[in-house]
Amino acid sequence: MSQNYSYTFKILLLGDGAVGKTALVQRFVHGKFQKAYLMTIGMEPYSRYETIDDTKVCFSLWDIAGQDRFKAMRGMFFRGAMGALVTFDLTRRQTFENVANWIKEAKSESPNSLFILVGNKNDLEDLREVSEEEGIAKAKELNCIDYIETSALTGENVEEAFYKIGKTLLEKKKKG
Ligand code: G3D
Ligand code: MG
Repeated sequence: MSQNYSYTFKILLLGDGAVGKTALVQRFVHGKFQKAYLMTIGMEPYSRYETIDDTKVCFSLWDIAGQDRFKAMRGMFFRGAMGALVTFDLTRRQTFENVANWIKEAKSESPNSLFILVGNKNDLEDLREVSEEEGIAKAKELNCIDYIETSALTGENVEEAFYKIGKTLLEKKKKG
């Protein structure tokens, strides 16, 4: 079953510490995740197999961890990436200001990569420091395919965020 997929999409989780990258991946793979040896060098790859528009695809999700201690490994993390969820925390403005840096770094290693801008923790409405309008504008400015607000806690829009990037990558593949 899971072996019969047509495409593997390497997708990165990018963003500052504690924005919710690991929580989003955990939510998306809900238990079907595979922990692998790369964990020991500061990143954790997970897989989820899905059917999008009648095509079976493998989401290969790369969640960076402890990036400061593992800087030398970053090239390997970024290399071959096709897309990234560039995540910030809606309750911490500084994490929003940093998204451009994450995109810049990823682009230097994988120039054709697609990016979706993700504002996470939208369940914490009272603590919000970044508006939806600002998120939309930033996504446009940075040429992201979309802007989406998620909550790894409630699960809101988590599937949608991963599917959006999967669907866009699939369309790109099919166009050749
Ligand atoms: P990171 O992988 O980007 O570093 P984590 O971030 O996934 O480890 O999440 C950092 C903290 O934010 C965790 O809290 C986690 O539970 C919390 N978090 C992640 N996503 C959400 C969300 O959507 N809503 C809320 N309210 N919290 C979230 P702790 O306390 O365990 O450090
Ligand atoms: Mg993490």
